[in-house]
Amino acid sequence: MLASTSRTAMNDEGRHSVSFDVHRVREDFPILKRRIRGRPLVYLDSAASAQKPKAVLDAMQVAQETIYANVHRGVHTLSQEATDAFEAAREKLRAFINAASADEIIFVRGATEDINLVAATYGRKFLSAGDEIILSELEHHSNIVPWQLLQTEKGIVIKVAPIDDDGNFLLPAFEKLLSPRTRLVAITHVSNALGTVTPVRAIIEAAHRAGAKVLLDGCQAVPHMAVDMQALDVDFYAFSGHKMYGPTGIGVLYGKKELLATMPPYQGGGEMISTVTFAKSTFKEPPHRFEAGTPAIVEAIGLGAAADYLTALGREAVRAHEQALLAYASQRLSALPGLQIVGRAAEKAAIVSFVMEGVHAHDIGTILDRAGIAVRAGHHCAQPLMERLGLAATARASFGLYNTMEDVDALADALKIVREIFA
Ligand code: C6P
Repeated sequence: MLASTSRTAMNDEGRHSVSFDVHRVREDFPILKRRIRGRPLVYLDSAASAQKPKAVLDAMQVAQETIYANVHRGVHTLSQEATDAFEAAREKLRAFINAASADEIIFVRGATEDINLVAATYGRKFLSAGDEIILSELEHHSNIVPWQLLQTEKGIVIKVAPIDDDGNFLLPAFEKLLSPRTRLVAITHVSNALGTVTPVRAIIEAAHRAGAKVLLDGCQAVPHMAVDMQALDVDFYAFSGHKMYGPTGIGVLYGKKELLATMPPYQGGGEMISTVTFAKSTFKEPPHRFEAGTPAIVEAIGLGAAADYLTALGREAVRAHEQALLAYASQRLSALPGLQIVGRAAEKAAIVSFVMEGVHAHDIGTILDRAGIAVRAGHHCAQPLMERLGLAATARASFGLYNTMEDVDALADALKIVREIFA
C-alpha cells in the first residue's frame, strides 16, 4: 500500500510548496464519519455529487440565521445584506474561474440548465436550418438532448467528433468536421464516464479559426483542476455547484460579456426586467436578464464558500493528490483478474470506469455497498458513449479530494470478493 497521509505540491501560482494532508482534510467533511452497513464509508461517487465540507454547511446556516431575506428587492437592511452576500458569491465565482467580469457569471440550477439556457437563447436566436454544431462521443445527455430539441425546432445539423477505443478525443478527426457552416462546438472538458480530459485549448483555437463559438461542459473539470476563462478564451463554460463540494440547486454559466449582451432572455418573470407594461417589457443587462425569479440565494452563498474552500486548499495540491489516487487505483484495479478498466486516455481526471467479466455492473455496485463502498453503476447518462464502446454499463469509481490510498485498497479488496462470488 502507498503512503497517503501527506504530500507536497506546488501551489496554483507555482511559487512554493503546499502540503496536502488528506486525513486532516477529511475532518472537514462530517459525513465521512458515517458507517454504512457497519463498515466505514468509502465514498467513491463524487462525480455524481461530491460531499460538503463544514465551511459550506456553516456558510449556508449562518446566512439563514443572520442575513436571510430576498435579494435585489428590498430597501430594508436584511435584504441589502442578503444582496451583498449573494453578489459577493458571484464575485467569488468570477475569481475562481478567472472570468473578466462578475457580469459574466450567471447563477442557474446546474450544468443541465446552463446548456439548456444556451440552446434556448443563443441557439434559437443565432442558429438556423442547415447550421452545424459539433458534439463529441463523450458527451453526457445534458450536452446532447438540448441540442436535439433545437434540431427538431430549427433543423440544425448535429455532427459528432469521435474518440478512440481508449477514450482519447481525436483532434484531427474533429478538425475535419469543422466547416463554414459550423456555428457552435459543444464539448465536455472532462468525461464523466471515462475521466478523459479533452484537449480544450486546441479545440477552442480550431473552432475559433473556423468562426464557431465554443461551449465547454466543465462539470467534471472544475472539481479536479483550475480553470481560467480568460486564458482559455472559451465562449461559454457550464458547471454545477454540487460536484465542486457546494450545494445542489446552484451552478454557473459563464458567458463572454459581449455574447451574453446579444442573447434574449431565457425565462420571463421578476428581477430580469427593466420595465413591464401590458404592451411590452424591456429587460435588464446580463447576468440579471437570465436570472428570472427568486434565485437560490443561500445556495449561491454556499457555492461561494466552496470556491473559497478549494482555493484555500490549493488547486494544484488537490490535483496532485487526485492524480496520485488515479495512478494507484489504475495500477491496483488493472492487476485484478477478469477486470477491465474502460477508458485509458493519455490525460485523465480521477475517474476509473471498469467492467468485470461475467458480472453486471449493478451487481458490482450492490456488493461493494455491502462493504460500505459507494460507486456508481450504469450508463452514467452517456448512452451514446456506452454504445460506441459496445457496453451496456460500467461500474465507476470517482475520486474526490478527501479520498485516500486506503480507500483504493478497500475498493480493490472488495472487488476481489466480487470476483470470488461470481467465479
Ligand atoms: N453527471 C454523473 O454521475 P447536473 O445534473 O445538471 O448537475 O449535471 C449534469 C452533467 C452534465 N455534464 C457532465 C459531464 C456531468 O457529469 C453531469 C452530471 C453525474 O456523472 C450525474 S448524471
